[in-house]
Amino acid sequence: MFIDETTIKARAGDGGRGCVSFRREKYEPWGGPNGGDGGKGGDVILRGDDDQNNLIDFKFKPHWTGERGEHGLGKDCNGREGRPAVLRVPLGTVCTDLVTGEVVVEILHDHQEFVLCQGGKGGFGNTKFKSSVTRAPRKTGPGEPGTTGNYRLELKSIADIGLVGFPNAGKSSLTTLITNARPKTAPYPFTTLHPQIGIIDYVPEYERLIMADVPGLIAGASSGKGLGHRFLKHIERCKLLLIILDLAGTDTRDPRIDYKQLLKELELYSPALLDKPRLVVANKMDEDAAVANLVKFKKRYPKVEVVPISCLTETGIPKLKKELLKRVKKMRAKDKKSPATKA
Ligand SMILES: Nc1nc2c(ncn2[C@@H]2O[C@H](COP(=O)(O)OP(=O)(O)OP(=O)(O)O)[C@@H](O)[C@H]2O)c(=O)[nH]1
Ligand SMILES: [Mg+2]
Repeated sequence: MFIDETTIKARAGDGGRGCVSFRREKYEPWGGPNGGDGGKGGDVILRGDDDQNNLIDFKFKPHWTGERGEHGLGKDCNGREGRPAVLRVPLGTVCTDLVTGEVVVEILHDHQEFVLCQGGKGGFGNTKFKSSVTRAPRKTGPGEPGTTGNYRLELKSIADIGLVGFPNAGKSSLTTLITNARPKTAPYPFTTLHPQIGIIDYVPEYERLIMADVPGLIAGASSGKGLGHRFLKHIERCKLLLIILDLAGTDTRDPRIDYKQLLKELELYSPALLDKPRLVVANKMDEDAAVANLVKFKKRYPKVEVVPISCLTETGIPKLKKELLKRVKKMRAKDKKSPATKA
């Protein structure tokens, strides 16, 4: 099961109580106070983890609690700190406060940590209350309560390239061909039911790109048709959108109309998606109808750059891989120069 949205309840541990204790030893009848402080409560921490790709752990375990700090002890022993509750979340997780609706944090890097709920401070033991006037205090501090909150976790995958296309256009076939991911491919719509992330390795260059294959879009996805817009959040962070068209016109499709409808659906989800750089890939060029369809497409959209490929015969694949690397590297360099404009 693929879960990319869930809610959690988090509660940090309370601080331990301070202790009232006095030193009692042979020949030492009036030993002073020696009550230790309570330990701090355990925090609730979000930690980025490269090995996670899903929020399923939090769907089945929505309550996360930090351990209470240990109470103070005699002989000036302070209580132990409570163990934190560490939530290992996939990179790209956005955490939102359910009450205020504000984004609390976005976890984008491996091992990135964020304290979601702060554990309460431990209370002072009676040693801390001793003074020249009060030499045998019986006063202690209570531990402070840990903070609590209800949050929504949402996964927006981090990939360089996002694949967009109608069902059966060949998105998964391309992903299987050029990345290490192995999504199922079959001649029926909606074979892919949730996003698949794959890595494209460039051997002599020692470069790698991340590509996201998301379930197919159809006209009317904005009103919930097909799988709807549910998975488009996974391409929101992509640097480049790869629009893949079925040039063979399977099921009497027309690639010119497909292209227009895909852009429309992207715009209905978020107009910002149309501002992203995109590259159009004409797939299934091995089919007879494809050549004529490509000519018609180029006539309708003369300014759109198209890379013709065939996932079946692998024609055009090396050129496409090179083109992807060139474009993404250019965008990475641009992001480095002006990080403020980064998507
Ligand atoms: N002739 C031909 N068939 C292809 C080509 N690429 C993919 N196909 C076929 O098209 C069908 C659909 O391919 P998929 O890769 O599953 O398509 P998809 O876009 O991932 O489809 P969904 O996951 O349903 O959205 C499969 O039967 C593939 O074998 C191609 O270049 N030429
Ligand atoms: Mg697929």
